[in-house]
Amino acid sequence: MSEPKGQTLEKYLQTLKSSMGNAATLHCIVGNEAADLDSIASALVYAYFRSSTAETSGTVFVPFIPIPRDDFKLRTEAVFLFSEAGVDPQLLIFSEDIDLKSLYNAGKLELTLVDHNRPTGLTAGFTNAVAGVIDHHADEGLFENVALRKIEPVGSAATLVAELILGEAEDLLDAGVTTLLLGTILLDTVNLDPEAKRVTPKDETVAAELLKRSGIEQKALFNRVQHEKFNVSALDSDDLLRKDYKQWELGHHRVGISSVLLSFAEWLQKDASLSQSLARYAESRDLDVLLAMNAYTAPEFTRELGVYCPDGELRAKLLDYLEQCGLELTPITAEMLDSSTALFAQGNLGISRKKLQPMLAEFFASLP
Ligand SMILES: [Mn+2]
Repeated sequence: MSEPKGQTLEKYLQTLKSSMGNAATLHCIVGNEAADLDSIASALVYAYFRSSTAETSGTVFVPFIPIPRDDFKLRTEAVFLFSEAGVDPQLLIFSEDIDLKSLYNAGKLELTLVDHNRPTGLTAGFTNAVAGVIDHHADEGLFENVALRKIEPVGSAATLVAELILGEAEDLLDAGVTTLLLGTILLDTVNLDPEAKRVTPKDETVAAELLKRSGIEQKALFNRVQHEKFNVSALDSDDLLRKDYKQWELGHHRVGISSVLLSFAEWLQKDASLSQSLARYAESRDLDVLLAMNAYTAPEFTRELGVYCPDGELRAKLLDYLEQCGLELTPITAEMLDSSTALFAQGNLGISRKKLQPMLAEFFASLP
């Protein structure tokens, strides 16, 4: 039998770094590469649960977030929900805090995959260390023999973590832990709305149990988390550009596209030197072209397109080409911009980054 540890999530996190130093084995609970709220919250709560119920000493359970610490602030809904749950983000463990490779080489690494079931990114090389899987994505059939393998097509990985805790360690469900789980389940299932086609009977049952225990007001919590997901007011231009960013080598050029969650009018209010901010971002990544695809709801869904390209000749060709792509572009004039930057309202709301990227690929392939 395990001794009751009288642990709280806060105490667990406060002593985590020092216990990591003395561990014979580090058992990292890791979410998927995107490090969305479901991945981060599920990994944290499951690590806390394992730590609180562990029967073996020597193994330290660590919620490992596979992104740099500085990127956490880009997950605005996670920043909000963790603060609401009383979790100090300073105590969380990020990619720079653990050297997975040397732990693995020393035979001291174990992994539980949460919110994915095939190791990717930072953990891709460590399949032999996988000791457990908790996920709600399509089952890729790996790790059939691990001790815990829980893969079910529910709306949120947090539902599966909550189910385990409800069954085995109910007393861990204090206000903070319940807030983390419930806020995540509600966000992932669009407030348990059947019309959104994300929620399953298990999400409903688990959420009902959490609601009953906590007295949390469902609609209010959902509305706050949903609002904070799109609330980028705390982010500067560099943050806005890297929050949802992809880049490609197209022909002889390097092109980046940021999806941005606010209007150029608001952005220019935050940052009157937007051209210079785009230039800095593009230079730091050695880009020939940087596009910002702004999409926001205020109250109607709206798209805008920003094109940064310091090479005048290339810019003229690209703008000509974009005119022919059916984007329905109308220039937005802003005095503070220099000629490297062109901004447009995008009348065709159907053209997302996924659709624009192949059109750009065709354009750049045609250049000498
Ligand atoms: Mn998920």
